Amino acid sequence: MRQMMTTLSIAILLTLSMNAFAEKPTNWGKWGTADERGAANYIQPQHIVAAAKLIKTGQTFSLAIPLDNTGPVFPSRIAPQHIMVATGADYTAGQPSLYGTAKFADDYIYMPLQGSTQWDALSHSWYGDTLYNDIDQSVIRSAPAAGGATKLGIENVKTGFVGRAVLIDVLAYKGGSLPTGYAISRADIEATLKQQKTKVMEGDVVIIRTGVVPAYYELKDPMSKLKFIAGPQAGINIDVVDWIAAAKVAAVAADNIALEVTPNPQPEKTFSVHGALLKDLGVYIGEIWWLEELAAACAEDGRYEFFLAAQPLNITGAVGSPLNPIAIK
Ligand code: UVW
Repeated sequence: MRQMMTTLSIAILLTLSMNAFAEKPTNWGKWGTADERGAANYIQPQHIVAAAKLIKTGQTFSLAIPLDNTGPVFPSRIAPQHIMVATGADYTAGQPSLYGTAKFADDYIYMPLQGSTQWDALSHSWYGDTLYNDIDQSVIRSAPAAGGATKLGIENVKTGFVGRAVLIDVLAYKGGSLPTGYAISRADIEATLKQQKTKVMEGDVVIIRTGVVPAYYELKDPMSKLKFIAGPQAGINIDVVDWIAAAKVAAVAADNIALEVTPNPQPEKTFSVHGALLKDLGVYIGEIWWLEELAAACAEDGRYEFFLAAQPLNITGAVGSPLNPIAIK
């Protein structure tokens, strides 16, 4: 008995010390030391050809919220501002046309690139002094004079995120609501996939449904919206990172503000998922996506895999990009 206890104690100690020194998963160097595309490299032409076969009905779904000033934005940012500089009302008020009978309306948009449905580039968030693939943080400079992210900008993936995607409807799996600030665990992800009978494959874009963005739109008065955005929100916990690394996916997106749970149940880990995905793994993060109609269609036909076209804008040196992802069933 005594010997058994000693063996057990040694085994426990060994496990604890192995965990303490466990290597964090990393993709640095996997696609070369000069690589700036990270896990987007997982998507190869054969994956896209195979994904095209997932198109069965031609039903299309926009996974973007309306790009206007009514959507959810992280409290440190402003909402997109749409500015009209030439309108029909101008002509009605007597503005002459500069081009004979031809008339024009013109508009501008001023917005944080993280202020609507978006991708985070690999240059968007990190810890320490280096970014993905050991690239020094000083490569990100003030734009436009010095070019923004002179490495790891979003333009590196201007053809990216076209291919197979999978919806992981954690919200439905949990019965249609998640507790405020719920930390979605690896076990939740795996159990949801099992219930959906869905497999995740190398090069996929994984999309996780939390219900946070629709809950924001349910609120009517501006103060409740502000409180909601500044408050705790459901998102993935740090233990999902190992699963993401093992699954070899290109990107992970969600219908919440920061993909990860905020604040983290362990305060020192707040925004640690950003560093682990963008810096360690080169996995892109999608936020503020809209999944309601797609989720309903997936529940109806039982197919949670589909073709996705979710390329960012080709913005030179940007650390993120708004987009209008299209899912096709
Ligand atoms: C947050 O909302 C902080 O996430 P991101 O900066 O990636 O938009």
